[in-house]
Amino acid sequence: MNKPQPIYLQDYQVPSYLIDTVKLEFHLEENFTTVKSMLKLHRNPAAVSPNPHLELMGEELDLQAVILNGEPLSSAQYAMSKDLLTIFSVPERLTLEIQTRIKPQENTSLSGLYKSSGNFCTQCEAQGFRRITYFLDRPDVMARYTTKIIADQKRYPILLSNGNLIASGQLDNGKHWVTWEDPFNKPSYLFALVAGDLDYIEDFFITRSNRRVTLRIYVEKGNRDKCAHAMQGIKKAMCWDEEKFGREYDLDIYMIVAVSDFNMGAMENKGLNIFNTKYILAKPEIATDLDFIHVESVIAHEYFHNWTGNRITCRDWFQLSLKEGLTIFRDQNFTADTTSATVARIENVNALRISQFPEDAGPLAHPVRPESYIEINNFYTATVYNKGSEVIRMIQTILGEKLFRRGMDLYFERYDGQAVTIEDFVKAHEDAAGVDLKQFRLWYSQAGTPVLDVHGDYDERAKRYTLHVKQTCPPTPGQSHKKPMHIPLAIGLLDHTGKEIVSEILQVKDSENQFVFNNIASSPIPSLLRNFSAPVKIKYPYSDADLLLLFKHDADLFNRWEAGQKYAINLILRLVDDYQQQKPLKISAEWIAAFEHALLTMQHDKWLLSEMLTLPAEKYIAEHMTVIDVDAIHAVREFVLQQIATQLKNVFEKIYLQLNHDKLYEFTMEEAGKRYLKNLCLSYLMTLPATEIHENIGMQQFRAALAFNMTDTMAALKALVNVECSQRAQALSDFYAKWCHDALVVDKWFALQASSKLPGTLQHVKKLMHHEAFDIKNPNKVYSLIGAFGNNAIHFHAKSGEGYQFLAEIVLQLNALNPQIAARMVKPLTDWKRYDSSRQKLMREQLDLLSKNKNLSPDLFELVTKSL
Ligand code: B3K
Ligand code: ZN
Repeated sequence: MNKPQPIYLQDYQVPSYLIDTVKLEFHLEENFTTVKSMLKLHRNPAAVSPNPHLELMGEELDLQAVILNGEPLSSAQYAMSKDLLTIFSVPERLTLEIQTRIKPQENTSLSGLYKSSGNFCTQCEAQGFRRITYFLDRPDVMARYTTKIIADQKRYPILLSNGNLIASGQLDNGKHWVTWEDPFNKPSYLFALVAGDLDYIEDFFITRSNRRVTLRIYVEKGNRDKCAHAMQGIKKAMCWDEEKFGREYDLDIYMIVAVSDFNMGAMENKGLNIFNTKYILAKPEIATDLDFIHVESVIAHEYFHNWTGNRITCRDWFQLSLKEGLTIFRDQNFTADTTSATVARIENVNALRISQFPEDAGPLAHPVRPESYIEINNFYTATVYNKGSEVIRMIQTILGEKLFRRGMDLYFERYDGQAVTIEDFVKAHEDAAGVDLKQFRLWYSQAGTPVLDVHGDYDERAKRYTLHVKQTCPPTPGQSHKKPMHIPLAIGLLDHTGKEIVSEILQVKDSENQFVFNNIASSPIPSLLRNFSAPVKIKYPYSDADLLLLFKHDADLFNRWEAGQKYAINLILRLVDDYQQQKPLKISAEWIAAFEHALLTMQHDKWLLSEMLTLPAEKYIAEHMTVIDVDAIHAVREFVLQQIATQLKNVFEKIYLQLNHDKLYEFTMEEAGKRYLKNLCLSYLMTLPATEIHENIGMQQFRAALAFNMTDTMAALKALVNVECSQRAQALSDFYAKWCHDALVVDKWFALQASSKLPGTLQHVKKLMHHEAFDIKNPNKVYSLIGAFGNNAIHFHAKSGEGYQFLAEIVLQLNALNPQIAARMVKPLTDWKRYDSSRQKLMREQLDLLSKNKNLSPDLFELVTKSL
């Protein structure tokens, strides 16, 4: 095998040819599909190379004909390699007709055209279009598409593509045809086609300029009653984008199709989004409160792409964050505006800390704008998405909301219809606000999470307080030295009663910085990085008392939560030391008192209260250890949970009973907040050792909710699954019996079992691989069972190495079926350097084994070799 080669940003060249129009014709058959494509091309006047050859990308295509300006090409006029079709000496302007044959039925990689539950659908981002026909499959080639689809009318009554339906008709052989025309220029990655026997629901939206847009959601038969929430979500998102960013929808119809086999969450194809069913189907019986929220935010995300991604797209894939970071930023703001701003922010930060911080600290660290890649699909990462969003949030913080909006307006105005760069985006903000963001740009090119070392000193006589802020950034692969960055640091100063005396945004730009505050009556307590104003780590020598004061009084609600998290981390790390030295474990009474105080005083915001009473995840605790000790972290965290439960048992029981009523499920923030808090109380109570009462309460809740309230069902089942009790097996089998017909609910059932803390989990997961409902070709099933197991630290990192071996075996199976999913699943092995030497050795052995496989996909090749 030839080693896959990296592609570099610095080698970017404009395309030598451009495409004006694309006419596609799909003949969908049962054994194969014929694709006829007619391209009108012209030489790019800006082309740098004088090369008169036209190079088209193609993968796994059976080429049947090439016709140039009406003349079939002789074999001397073109050459073919594994993934390139080169046509020699082409004229300045040309019409090219290409016919290919493909096999969607056999496409298990779910990239290009494939079949899911008997329906045809496509996924072309990033490079799937070249698996349909030979093409200039790069985002800076934007063209107008017309698509004709011909298929059997009975099997495929619904035929969809981008844009507007302009013609349709019947053929006499039982087939029918339709033609769709997309009036907007687009890159090939936004092309979509769907054909199948689908149901749909329809609604409409009137835009603020009074245009009527038809809204349709297509689903597999039998799922129509699960689409109402998604439909409301579309309208909410459309409204929000008009209000917040002045962006209106631009076609007469907006369609979403939900399919059950999909590699990611969803895809923003122009006018025809394709979604994983997971982010469309929702009703109280089958979806939890969080599912309801996620459906809305993914719908918003894909909808927002219409402007940030589709109308203005990326020049090349190194600019991926131009659309993804920005669109995440937009959907995060949407969620903040439509749910709870503080809780939404907490969720953003948790996601960043759990997935992006480890990425930034590991062998796969890369800047928000990477400089090279082997397989672009490996770069749809938390760094490009979530850190990318944080970087835009910092621009907003630095400029202020008004100037930021002006910059966004200029960006839309200046680049509409173009394929542009991150540099263009930053420039629009500089020009609109009249500022210089030169230093700020380092956020796009430097990888690694910066650390701010902060300490304060108070001059009693001068009544002056000085904050000293030192910034550093650890080395990352290929970047040993970092320059200081521009970091907006939002802070407050609190006096000893908890009253706020200062609130400001400091601009940290140097390695060492000092900020002086005058007229400070007594030594204050700083509230740092309010609302998480930058994606950095903060080090400040807080005492426990400082943190409790902030936990109770900080005017910045986010930082109240943060103070509790910091307290918990400090405590857990101290206990981990004790645990390792086999000392007795103990937690302080003040902390429990602070929890109780929160429980008694914050009932008006049950969402936030629940977040404040939730301990940091094991994965985030692990981030704070040089050598991660998964067993100690788990044991200590469980100990702390139990201690809190023991000491606050009465309060938890009281609140649980107050909030546990059998009212019908209603999805409102208010009701969801009650359920969140109630289920948090239940989860604490169920950590108590051998208290049958609580297991019975859990079982009762499970039984009462099973048929109509998935939030309460899952909360109870999750608690039961982690307790060795008689009800456990019963609940699991009742759940399956009730919901075995619903694939998404069965996914939850797999995931819960794969996340169980109880012994024997790996054996159980292995057994579930043979369960009638498991299908390794379905990404949702793989995420639920294998993905969840890979995140189940105590079992995945079992000392025997069995967890590693199991994962590697599955990864190899997936490598042959679906390289993108294989690459996602291998991730937990790549962090091997963070563990003790014997685990390191066992993890590396598996990576070594993988690396020796002769048929490794470029996806796995890149991750495995970079991490070894
Ligand atoms: N743009 C798609 C992701 C495509 C991933 C290709 N491997 C979904 C999204 O971010 O909206
Ligand atoms: Zn996106």
